[in-house]
Amino acid sequence: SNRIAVVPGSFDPPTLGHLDVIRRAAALYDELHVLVVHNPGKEAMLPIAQRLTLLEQSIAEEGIEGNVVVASWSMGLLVDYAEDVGAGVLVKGIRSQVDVAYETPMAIVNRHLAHIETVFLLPDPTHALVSSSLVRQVAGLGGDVTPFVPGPVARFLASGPER
Ligand code: COD
Repeated sequence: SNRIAVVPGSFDPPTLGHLDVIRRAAALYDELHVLVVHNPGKEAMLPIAQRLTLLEQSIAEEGIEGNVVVASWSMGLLVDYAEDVGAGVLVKGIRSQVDVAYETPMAIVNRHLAHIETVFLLPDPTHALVSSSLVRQVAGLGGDVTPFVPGPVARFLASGPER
């Protein structure tokens, strides 16, 4: 169905850019699945379970939890998850031409694989330069990431090395 959409990502950690895309997509679809996908090409900072918790807390803080489901997926194709939950659309945020170049082949493959369309949303320019990798770098060097991440993520990252 086109009334159900999936926003996939690594969300390592979730940023204000992610939350901006999630908020816009939640307003467009009846049911939105925010899916934490294991990306084998990237070395992870946070375990998947921690990313799920931080996404749930951040989405609740936005007050948009009513039609948003948070889940994870590591068992195969993204489109298999989409088909399982009856989603006809993947939503991706586009920050720059680099994102377009990265996302275009995946969108075409996913359409061939499962007739699933990919919808690209343009972010709020305020958050367009924020990325998880930037947040990982700043946090790793002991900097303040409060301007780039939702409150629950900032509090978690500031809580120290016991994480
Ligand atoms: N503003 C707007 N959008 C943003 C911002 C921002 N500041 N930051 C990130 N985004 C968008 C990204 O463009 C992306 O759409 C999404 O948010 C998630 O970003 P990340 O960095 O958390 O996640 P990625 O880029 O590592 O994506 C991981 C995926 C697993 C989603 C991706 O690799 C994918 O779709 N894989 C497909 C797996 C598969 O089925 N392969 C076979 C067929 S292709």
